[in-house]
Amino acid sequence: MFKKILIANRGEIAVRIIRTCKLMGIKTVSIFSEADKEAPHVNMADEAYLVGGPRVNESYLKIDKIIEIAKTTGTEAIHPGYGLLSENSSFARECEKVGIVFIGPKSDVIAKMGSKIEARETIKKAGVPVVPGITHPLTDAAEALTISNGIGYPIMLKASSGGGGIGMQVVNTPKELQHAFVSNSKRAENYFGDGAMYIEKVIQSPRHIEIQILADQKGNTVYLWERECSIQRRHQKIIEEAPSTFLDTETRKKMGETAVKAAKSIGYSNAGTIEFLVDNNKNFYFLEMNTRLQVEHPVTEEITGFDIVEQQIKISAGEVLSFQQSDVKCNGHAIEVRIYAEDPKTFFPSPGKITKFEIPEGENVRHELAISEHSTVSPYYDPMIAKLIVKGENRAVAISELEQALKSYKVEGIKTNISLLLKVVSSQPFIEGDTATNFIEKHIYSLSDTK
Ligand code: MV4
Repeated sequence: MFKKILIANRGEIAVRIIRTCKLMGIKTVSIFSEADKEAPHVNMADEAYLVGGPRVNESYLKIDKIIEIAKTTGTEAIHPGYGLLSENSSFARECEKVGIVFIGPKSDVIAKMGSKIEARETIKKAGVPVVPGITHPLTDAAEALTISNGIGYPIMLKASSGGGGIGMQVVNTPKELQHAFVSNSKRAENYFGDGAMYIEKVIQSPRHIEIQILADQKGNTVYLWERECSIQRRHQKIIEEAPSTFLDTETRKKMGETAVKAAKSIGYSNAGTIEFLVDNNKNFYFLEMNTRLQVEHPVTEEITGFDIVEQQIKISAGEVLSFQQSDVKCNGHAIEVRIYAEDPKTFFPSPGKITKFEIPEGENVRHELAISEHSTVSPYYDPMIAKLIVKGENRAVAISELEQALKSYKVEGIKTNISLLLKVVSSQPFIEGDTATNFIEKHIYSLSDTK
């Protein structure tokens, strides 16, 4: 086992990873920016090093400096967390080159899944259903027009390097296509340096259901059930739960086995997530693969009892999985909500100093955070300040626990989305499990007095 791991991240996820390292008796090295000198991930680690300025490209994205710190501290492995460098294949490749273990899959697998078009093509070849559409990059609007006529409108235009809904648009008529193609391609070029586009059929009011997998370096691969993340706002997930209310035993098994097949076909190792869109008839289609630990991993940990970070570290150290598919059981129901420092009326980020912070304690309540009373939420980073995870013996119990917890969650000094979350979780459609993906647009604006 590794003696020392560097965590190339910040905030709640860095704290989360350090916690598991401590449990495993592994020494930790943190890195930080000038804005994070007082941050919990800095205080908690055995060693911590300043990388640079507050902006991520001056600090948390500085590949050379991070590798330099890893080398001089005698670090054996780097955990990238999520976001930042976690799906950067060049970073993983640099680690491989200098003999530091990147805790994740191999760099070529990251690169392959990072291109949405290549991922679709590869996964389709493995016999996994993908959303109907094309599997080659489009570079001009004329070709897009011909293809869309073949698929039939409405079509979904997406950027190959896209994420977070950037470069993605529903197009209803051929007349709109030219403009939509050019503007989204340009946008993707600006954001990702890659304007390649592809086209899919539109799946109407789909569910977003993702399968967590774990694969060791020998190819033993299991799925840890699913998470349903259908409640999103502007492609930002806000509520995730496990298991899904929508799947029956048979569909769940089919999706899990399909995810394992997809992972094996690309030589995947470590923790990963296969995202599917699921339509009303329970047909499921591969959407994309996330080659990292995900924000919402705690709900899976709560229902299965596995520590996913511990599993990642063991896999990276070359251990084989110590359990099989039949050992993976689901217990109860877990729900996670993401608490954002944002104005509930305008949805703009609301950085600043926290003057009061009181959080509900309880046996079935878990917090993932890196803030406290008197800490400051920096404008330089993601405005997600905390995750609240509750567990219950069933969904109804979990919802009631969540309502109680949200009602007694006190944050002052900054604005948060807690009121919006409370509205969602106490709404009739949510309680009934009617969480198809247009949820926020369909239900919340009508429920909201903060429109
Ligand atoms: C789609 C879709 C319908 N049809 N693709 C992909 C990224 C995610 N943030 C939104 N995505 C969607 N892709 C096709 N072909 C609908 C969505 C979508 C969505 C999907 C899952 C959960 C919530 C969603 C909210 C808006 C749009």
